[in-house]
Amino acid sequence: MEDVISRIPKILNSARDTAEKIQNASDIERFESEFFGKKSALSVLSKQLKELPADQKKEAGKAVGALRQQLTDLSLQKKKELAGAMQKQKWESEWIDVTKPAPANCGSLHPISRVQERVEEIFQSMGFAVADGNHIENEWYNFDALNIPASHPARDMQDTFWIQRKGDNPNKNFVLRTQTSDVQIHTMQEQGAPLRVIAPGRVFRNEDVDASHDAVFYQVEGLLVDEDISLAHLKGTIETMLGHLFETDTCIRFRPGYFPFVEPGLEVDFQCTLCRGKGCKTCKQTGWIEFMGAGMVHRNVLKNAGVDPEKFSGFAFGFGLTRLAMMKFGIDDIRLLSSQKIDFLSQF
Ligand code: FA5
Repeated sequence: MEDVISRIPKILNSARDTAEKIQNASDIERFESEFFGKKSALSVLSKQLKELPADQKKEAGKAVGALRQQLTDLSLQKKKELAGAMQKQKWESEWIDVTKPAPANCGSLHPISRVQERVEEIFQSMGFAVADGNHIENEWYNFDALNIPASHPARDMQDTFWIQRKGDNPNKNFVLRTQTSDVQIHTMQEQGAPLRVIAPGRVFRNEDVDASHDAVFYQVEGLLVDEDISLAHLKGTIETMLGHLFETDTCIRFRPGYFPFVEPGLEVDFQCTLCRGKGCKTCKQTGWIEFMGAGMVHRNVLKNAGVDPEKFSGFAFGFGLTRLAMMKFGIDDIRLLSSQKIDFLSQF
């Protein structure tokens, strides 16, 4: 019996040392086979118990039973610790901070806004102020004051969205402005002459939409009124602006054009910046890009806005900002600009 009982502390110490080193499930398996397996010290002790005389069996059996229990407890304790550690590791690896803002793609400026900002900077450096306008406009500002009375055939040049509000005087119609030229009248009325202003903004035309025409697009109006102003000033101003925008020398040409609010009226083209006038797909092999309408402000317009045409003259122009953005960034379909497609927009 002494032989059996005296070996118990050594077995227990060895089990405790081994248990200390347990790190994972296979260590547990090894522990169990070492201390509970067929060849384990416990198994040997159990066999020896059977051979003891009956009067010693009880005491020795109790000691071996206690050893079995302690080894079982050790094993259970280690399993529990291991399960806890694994659970903790799982929680830590799967932990998410629900208060953290979702990862988002950084936005960027719309290509029209980018060109608009640059155009504004360039004109501001030449002393022009930047004015805003109304999207819903009184018929008088959009047409009459610009020398386009109701009976004038030029009213049909721009397909118009008319607005008639309930209870409005039927003789006073409103429109979604068809051009930014309405700002010419507002600024001259408000500020008088001399004056230098540009007015970028959205305009609306009841037109069929295709790759180069939209029903809602952006224009930039320009107006300079002072003493002794001529078309030479217009030419210099526009060439300077385009040169800065395209970062290369740019030349323009005038062709006769008709707009009731300017006299003489002009169509202005600039030499294609891609082929330098040789002819390419972008300029349809002509070497020139149609850019804008312009001219010397009609004396009737100056009078309508309260400016003395005997003392002051001025030039005005209006170009398509949307088409300029297309040209600058090589965009071949105007509809992409209002498509809100992330794939398209994230290129800018
Ligand atoms: C005008 O709107 C005149 N107000 C311009 C002007 C101002 C002339 C001051 C004289 C003095 P026009 O209709 O041509 O003109 O339009 C000017 C520019 O707007 C065009 O050159 C073109 O670039 C752009 N544009 C016209 N229609 C569309 C459209 N449907 N979609 C996109 N851009 C257009």
